[in-house]
Amino acid sequence: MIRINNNIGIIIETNYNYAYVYLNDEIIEVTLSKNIKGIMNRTVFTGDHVLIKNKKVIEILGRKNILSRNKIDNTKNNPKLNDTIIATNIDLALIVASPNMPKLHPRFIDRYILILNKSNINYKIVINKADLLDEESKQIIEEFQNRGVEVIITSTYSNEGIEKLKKIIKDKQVILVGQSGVGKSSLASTLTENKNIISSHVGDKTERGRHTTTKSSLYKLDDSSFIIDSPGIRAVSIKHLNISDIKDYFKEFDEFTCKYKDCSHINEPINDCGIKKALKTGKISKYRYESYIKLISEIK
Ligand SMILES: Nc1nc2c(ncn2[C@@H]2O[C@H](COP(=O)(O)OP(=O)(O)OP(=O)(O)O)[C@@H](O)[C@H]2O)c(=O)[nH]1
Ligand SMILES: [Mg+2]
Ligand SMILES: [Zn+2]
Repeated sequence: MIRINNNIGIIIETNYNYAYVYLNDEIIEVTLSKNIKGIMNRTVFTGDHVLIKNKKVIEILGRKNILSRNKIDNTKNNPKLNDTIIATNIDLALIVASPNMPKLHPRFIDRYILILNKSNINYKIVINKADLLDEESKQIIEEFQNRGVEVIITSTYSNEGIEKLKKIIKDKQVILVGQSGVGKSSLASTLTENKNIISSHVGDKTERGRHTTTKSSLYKLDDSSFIIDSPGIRAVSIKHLNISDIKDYFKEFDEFTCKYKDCSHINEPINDCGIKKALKTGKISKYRYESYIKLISEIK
């Protein structure tokens, strides 16, 4: 739960040498005080809670977590200077996808989940563009639900699921992540009734979004609920993950045992591998096993 009062504000958006901050129900422009080193957009990030004095950031409060596109080597309060940090202090990430335009790619969602798990960030899936649901996408959604992942179906056209989403966001700092063109900015705009949030049309030929949003930005739902709209990412890198990060995501594999404890379930003979046996008897889905191999091969 966020309490912004007196001199504590939340960073909305950063620019080269200034940032916008929510402070006492106002949006103000601030700069960094001299004791906070570095160039503004590489020192404070959207979602940071900061101490303000005379329109200057004099202190960055301890971060709950940092969502980054890449590995962060340093500690939470002193991240490596890079521009791949998406936002900080996230209570919940909503992985936004659409059934079509762009098409629903479950493997894309898997990669987001892996990254969020690595940063210890809770997540739910939002399938926006409910008006475009078809049988294929319904099946994909069901597979996630069967594994215990919560899926919220929304439409910014019909307002389906919007009230439900508002309840989920209540008292949290929530980030919207996902491919370009799925409707993250449209959702941020519908949820906050802020007409100034820019969204754009998905190109008809490529079905790819246009990367309309270029940087993370925070919006207020109410005094204790905030939404961070983030730019669509074309490819989510998982190169910094290790084998156990991948294995953790395939919890249903745990009930089967292999001859060797460090079995990769890939090159070992079927007689030594409980997972391969389970695959053969249909106890593990072919789809999940293939995802597993693909993800493992990518980090090797
Ligand atoms: N059919 C349908 N289209 C929608 C819905 N919500 C948003 N859109 C459309 O989807 C397109 C992309 O929306 P944006 O909100 O810009 O998508 P985004 O995820 O913010 O994209 P980036 O900023 O590029 O990452 C726009 O043309 C919206 O009008 C919906 O519920 N149904
Ligand atoms: Mg956008
Ligand atoms: Zn095995």
